[in-house]
Amino acid sequence: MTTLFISDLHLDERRPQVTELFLHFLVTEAREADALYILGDLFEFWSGDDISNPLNDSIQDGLKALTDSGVKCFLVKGNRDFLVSKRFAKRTGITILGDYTVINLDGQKVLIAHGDTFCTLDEKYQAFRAAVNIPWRQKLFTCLPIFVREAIADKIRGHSQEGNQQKSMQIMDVTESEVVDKMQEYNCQILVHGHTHKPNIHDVQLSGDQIGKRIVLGDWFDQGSVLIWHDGQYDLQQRAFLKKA
Ligand code: LP5
Ligand code: MN
Repeated sequence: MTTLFISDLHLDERRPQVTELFLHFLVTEAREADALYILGDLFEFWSGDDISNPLNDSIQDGLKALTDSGVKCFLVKGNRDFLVSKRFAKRTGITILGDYTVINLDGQKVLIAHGDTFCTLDEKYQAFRAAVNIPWRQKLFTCLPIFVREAIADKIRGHSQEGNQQKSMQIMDVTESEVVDKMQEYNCQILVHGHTHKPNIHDVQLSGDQIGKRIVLGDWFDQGSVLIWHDGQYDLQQRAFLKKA
């Protein structure tokens, strides 16, 4: 059994190489896998399932072809694509998961999440997250004209980028105690998440002298990043952008 995990592609028409690599990934190694988990921030910003443009359409078509081929595909929403909803799920054949999900891989319980919920020291972000995770506000937002939605998102993205320059690395990284709490609450010794864009595999000190693993996926800004889980073994790998013909 082979399961793939990716996150933080931030697909954007201004980064065509990422889209090209992802579409290639969907028709090559993802096709050979049993399941694909996308752990959030697939898109730079998803303004609503009703928006059709070349990027959104090609990605949804690519995912649909993958699920039609029999590969199970799952999505955990990130802070950039929390507006992905039922219409997207129906069009792509993807199953949308909640903030925390436990999956069983070769007898091992693995907790998966986007990763933003572990950044508990980032109080401004957590307040922002709570404010935008209110269904009626989301509904109202998706009723706005597309250009208004995009203008609001651009404004907030700009605000976020400015703010991030002033936040310490510690604030923007996960809080270790929160990681331990969640791994223990869900009784998992392995956690896979994205969001921090700091690919790595960390030891986590759990109770009873147990050492868990926290696997952090990388972003796709300069290359692809994929975690391959195959028959109980895992490997965090990179994928180079495709060469121009
Ligand atoms: O994404 P990244 O890595 O840059 O930073 C994240 C956190 N930032 C975000 C915001 C996204 O970047 C932008 C998403 C667009 C949202 C559009 C919303 C539309 C409304 C929806 C319906 C109700 O997630 C950043 C974290 C960082 O990760 C590390 O974890 O620190 O958090 C922030 O930057 C949050 C700020 O600290 C608080 C934001 C306040 C926004 C105020 C808006 C004012 C402008 C209103 C314009 C109408
Ligand atoms: Mn994120």
